[in-house]
Amino acid sequence: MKTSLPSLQNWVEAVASQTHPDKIHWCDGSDAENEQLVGAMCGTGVLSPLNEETYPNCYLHLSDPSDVARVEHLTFICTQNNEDAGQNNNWMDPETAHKKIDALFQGSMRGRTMYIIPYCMGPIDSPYSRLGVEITDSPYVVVNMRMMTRMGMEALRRIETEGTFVKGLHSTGDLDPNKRFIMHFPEELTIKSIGSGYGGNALLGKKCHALRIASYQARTEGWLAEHMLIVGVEEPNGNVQYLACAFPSACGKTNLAMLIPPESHKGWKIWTLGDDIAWLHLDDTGQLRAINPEAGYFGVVPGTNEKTNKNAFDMIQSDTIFTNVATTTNNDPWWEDKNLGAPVKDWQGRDYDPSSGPAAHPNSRFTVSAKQNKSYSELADSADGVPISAIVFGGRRKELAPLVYEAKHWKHGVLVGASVASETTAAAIGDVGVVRRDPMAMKPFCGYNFADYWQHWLSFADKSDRLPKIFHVNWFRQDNKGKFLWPGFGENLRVLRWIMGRCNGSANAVETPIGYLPKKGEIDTDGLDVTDQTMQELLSVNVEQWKIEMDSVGEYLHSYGERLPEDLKNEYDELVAKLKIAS
Ligand code: TSX
Ligand code: MN
Repeated sequence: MKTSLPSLQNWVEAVASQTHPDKIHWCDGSDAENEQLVGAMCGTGVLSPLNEETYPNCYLHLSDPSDVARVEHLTFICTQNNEDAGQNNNWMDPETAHKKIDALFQGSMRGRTMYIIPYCMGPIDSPYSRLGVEITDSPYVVVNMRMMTRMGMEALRRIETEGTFVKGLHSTGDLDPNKRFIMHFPEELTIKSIGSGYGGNALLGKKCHALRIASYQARTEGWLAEHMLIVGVEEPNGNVQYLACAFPSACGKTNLAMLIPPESHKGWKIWTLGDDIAWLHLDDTGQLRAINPEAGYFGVVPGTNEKTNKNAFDMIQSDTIFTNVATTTNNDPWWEDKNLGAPVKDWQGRDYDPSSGPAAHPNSRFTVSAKQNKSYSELADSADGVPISAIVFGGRRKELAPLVYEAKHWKHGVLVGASVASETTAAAIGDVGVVRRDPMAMKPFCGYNFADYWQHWLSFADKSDRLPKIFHVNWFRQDNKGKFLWPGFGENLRVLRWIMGRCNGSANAVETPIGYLPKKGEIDTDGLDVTDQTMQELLSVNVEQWKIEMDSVGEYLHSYGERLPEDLKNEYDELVAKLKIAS
């Protein structure tokens, strides 16, 4: 008996009799336990130590080459009613799903140790936090979950007090892609994942719990679980405003979360609260507050260098697990655009051969504790979270979307979020440069019907009269030669400044059919190599292009049929009418 909570004890016993592990280990989250697991994995080759002088306490994990990313086509939302999952999800009826996946779990842990991982998503003492227990046969999952969540004894104590927790069952299985499933049962607060050892499929606290299950829970409880970074921006006078920003993949969320102010902005400071997930609650004054349910970063490695993200680059110099990167002769980790050293072994452990593709897998990852980030905000551990001034949506669009604009009001902002789209990059498999709809950057992560999700977002308009303002940004506009018009990276602070100015009433805007844009000269370009003409291009609305965009948005929204909220249709119709008048 390792817990006083019968529902947990019974579940553990039921899983053990199903999966037949050799041993059962209850994780306490201690340093000693971690060292023991890391040592054992180094013995079996699951981890290899990297150079102890240059990368102290860093390890390399190479996954199965067929198991390097999330698998959306094998990810299911299993609700009683098909419609509740929506066309944005794959659906299977719960009974069929349990039967199918339970058959795969039968005896799946034979010869292995079953680990029980109690974890807390969010600060251990926060009323906004939620509990979970992951059962897994992967020690790699245990050591990753230890960095990504508050894992161990303290979490178990709170689970025993509250009695409610998300059940996550994971087994690596035999990695056969035909026997791989990631199944969510939001009505049962249950996740079952088999056949993959990869992060998003196996670290169940992250996408499975903190987004898919939590978004479903949040709807019934009146809050929001979102795919957002949380960042504090401090002015030289010490005032800090907090922003929550949702971008599709390959837009540089982690880079924005850890932005370093440029030389021109002495006295400004960026505080990182989170780089991937935000849980947003209204407090009893109507202020929206955010916590980051995670405690670490599971970030894309390639492209990380001293120019793109110096904080991340420095952060992963020690106490980091690298998954699917290359290595140098020196046994340092290596990746594309590291701008240091050269690869000798690729991400599959083969001698590096440029003709067989990139040395590091494009989706290779670092796992690291958030506390190693130099811009880490102590408020990431605050039970009350931080007050959010602005919600910022974004996308990668070479044309159309201006550098920044502000929604006219909350419900218009929901339309802006629902219309988010981004161009695909070479970082993911499939076509490159194609515009994909990714509402609120939640396409792969919303645990229920998007139409109901938009209704839930809209409902906040009636719950508070001091909601954050909503914005949209685009760092990726190009000229007709393919040159980026905006320098991006640290210089994005200039755009954040305008957003903050709008929130405190000090910045000016002009009204356009799509929303408020910065008035000429309102974005400080001092010392930037950006001409007035370029700024004008970045901050203009091409009505004809927007009409075509809105046709596509309309087609997309209406594909949700009957459940599409009336208020969203009204916002859409109003915007289309404004574009018509403007042309
Ligand atoms: O992360 C990015 N951000 C946000 C930074 C806080 N990236 C990288 C995207 C891949 C994950 C960007 N790339 C950004 C950006 O703002 N902007 C661009 C496009 C760009 C690339 C290079 C330059 C300018 C813009 N300039 C030179 O190479 C000199
Ligand atoms: Mn993400």
